[in-house]
Amino acid sequence: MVAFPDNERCDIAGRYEPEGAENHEETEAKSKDATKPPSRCIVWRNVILMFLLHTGALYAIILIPKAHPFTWIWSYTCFIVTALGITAGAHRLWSHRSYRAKLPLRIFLAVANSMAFQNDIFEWSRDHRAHHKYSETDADPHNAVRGFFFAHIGWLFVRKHKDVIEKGKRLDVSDLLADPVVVFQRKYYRTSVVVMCFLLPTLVPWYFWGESIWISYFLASILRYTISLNVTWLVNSAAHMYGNRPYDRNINPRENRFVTFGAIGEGFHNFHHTFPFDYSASEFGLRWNPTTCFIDLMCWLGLAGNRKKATPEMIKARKLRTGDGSV
Ligand code: ST9
Ligand code: ZN
Ligand code: ZN
Repeated sequence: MVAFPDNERCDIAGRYEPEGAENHEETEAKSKDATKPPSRCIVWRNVILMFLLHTGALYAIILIPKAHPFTWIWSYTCFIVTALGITAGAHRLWSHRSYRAKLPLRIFLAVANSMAFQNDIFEWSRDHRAHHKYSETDADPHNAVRGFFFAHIGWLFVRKHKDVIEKGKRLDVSDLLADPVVVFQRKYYRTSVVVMCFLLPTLVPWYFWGESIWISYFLASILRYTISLNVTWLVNSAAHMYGNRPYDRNINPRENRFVTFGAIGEGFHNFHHTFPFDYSASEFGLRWNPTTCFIDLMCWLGLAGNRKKATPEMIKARKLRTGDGSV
């Protein structure tokens, strides 16, 4: 459990302001001896926004029976596009470079990523590289050692631990900055989120089949967004705690079928932390892995290539050496 200190010197954005500190360096210096380091300040702005979002999502459930069936299909389609923007985009392409994508596919994935509204591709990938390199230490942004709640959502409610920032700066992110699609998406991130995460999902049902704006906003935007966030966060929380470890019993990430199902193929997390370069993020190729199906389809269409894969020999040897004996 994270012990939150009292927040009398933290502002709504979680900035810690010790008395007499004029700038960032002085704040850091003074906070070294303080009982309230900046990384423990609660970011009330995020707490309030997430509370409102989740309340809106609960309300949206009541609206489901009142919606046009096309609105259900549309909301689910938006969920899949959202998910691909994370799994095939920010995760397997930009964080891990597990395959190559041509410009049209990178543009599609960046647009889909803005629909996901999970921080821009650069920030997501930088944090995710830190998560792999410094897994389950203070330099891991959603360090699961700090408990289920912190790994799931709590990490967005406090300032980052100083190790995340200090050690994160040692990571090589030059490839991300060299990709004009990543740079463009970061530059216009706010606008792209307003359009892709909120306006487009809401306006399509209203314009094309006369759905009420209210219903389409709550279903295709709020509910779809909230579910996609929680499914993604389950990879950080549940898949770091529950499941078996056939590839490496010495690390916490686990194979979690429930997460795999929701996260369109991203729950083989023991495999993924053992072989992070594998484009399928799983030993089993297409099985339970819509993201792998999508990448394979893109390769077939000539829009992607250079898929990296752990060989069966490599996997077998690793299972024998460090696995927990399960399949
Ligand atoms: C969200 C992201 O939900 C979810 C990511 C989940 C990852 C899952 C991984 C699992 C893999 C598989 C995928 C499965 C997907 C399935 C999909 C199915 C649908 N290195 O951040 P700041 C520096 S987002 C190096 O402000 P604070 C940097 O210089 C939800 N440096 O830290 C930065 O400046 P700049 C929506 C780093 O002030 C400066 O520090 N978004 C690093 O402590 C300050 O950075 C939100 O709710 C690093 N790693 O604030 C927003 N990190 O800007 C949430 C930082 O120039 N975020 N630096 O880069 C925030 O409000 C804040 O970040 C904060 C921390 C309050 C959390
Ligand atoms: Zn990863
Ligand atoms: Zn992980």
